[in-house]
Amino acid sequence: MSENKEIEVMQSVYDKNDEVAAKINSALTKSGIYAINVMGAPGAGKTTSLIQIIKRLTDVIPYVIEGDIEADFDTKTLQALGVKAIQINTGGACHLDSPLIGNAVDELGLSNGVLFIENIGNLVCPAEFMIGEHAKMLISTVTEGSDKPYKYPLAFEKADIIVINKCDLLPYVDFDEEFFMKGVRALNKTAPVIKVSGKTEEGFDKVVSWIMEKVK
Ligand SMILES: Nc1nc2c(ncn2[C@@H]2O[C@H](COP(=O)(O)OP(=O)(O)OP(=O)(O)O)[C@@H](O)[C@H]2O)c(=O)[nH]1
Ligand SMILES: [Mg+2]
Repeated sequence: MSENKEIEVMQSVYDKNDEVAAKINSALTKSGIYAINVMGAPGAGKTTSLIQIIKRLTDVIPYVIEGDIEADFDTKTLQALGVKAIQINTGGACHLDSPLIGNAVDELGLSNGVLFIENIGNLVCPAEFMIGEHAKMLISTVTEGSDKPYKYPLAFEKADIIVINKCDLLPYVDFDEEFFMKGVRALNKTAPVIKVSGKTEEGFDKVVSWIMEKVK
């Protein structure tokens, strides 16, 4: 009985969140904004990847909403590079939700560009909540190990593009790409999987081409 009640509450939390997310998504579309929910484990290289992507974007204005439990280092780093970025601190919550994004979108005053929303570093909860995005980008890394699609399936299943970061470290870790890809493709047949390195900057041109295709 108590188990039933818990399911009902969670369902209503998801429904309410998705309702707000749909409104944000349609308002962003009307303003000419393509929004990407950037997900990945803590330290996967979400901010590093955003910097590499943004510096390669041409003819498109980038905006960033940075989600962290505490602190604003990533926002400050992006602002110092001239990027219009604002910070959301959840104060404990392990994912961003759509009411939080609704407020940040109003504050940023967006039009015609790409909005990157860096979610809280977490390979689980962010994948469960729509936040008004048009696409989800998952940043995985060779240092996390090749079993992650098997252990954290939802993030891999929901991703529209999967970036494998830290490929400069491949000689030092036993990342089994074949096993990783087998796990990914069992969950997700279509998302492109692109190998990059935030250190050597390899691979980001392909990520940017994918984004520009979508923005068109
Ligand atoms: N060797 C190597 N280090 C990287 C690469 N990408 C990021 N790093 C390092 O990894 C650390 C974390 O990178 P961030 O970009 O801050 O990661 P994040 O996912 O934004 O982290 P949180 O926002 O804290 O979840 C930093 O010390 C980066 O310099 C890479 O491709 N290769
Ligand atoms: Mg970051």
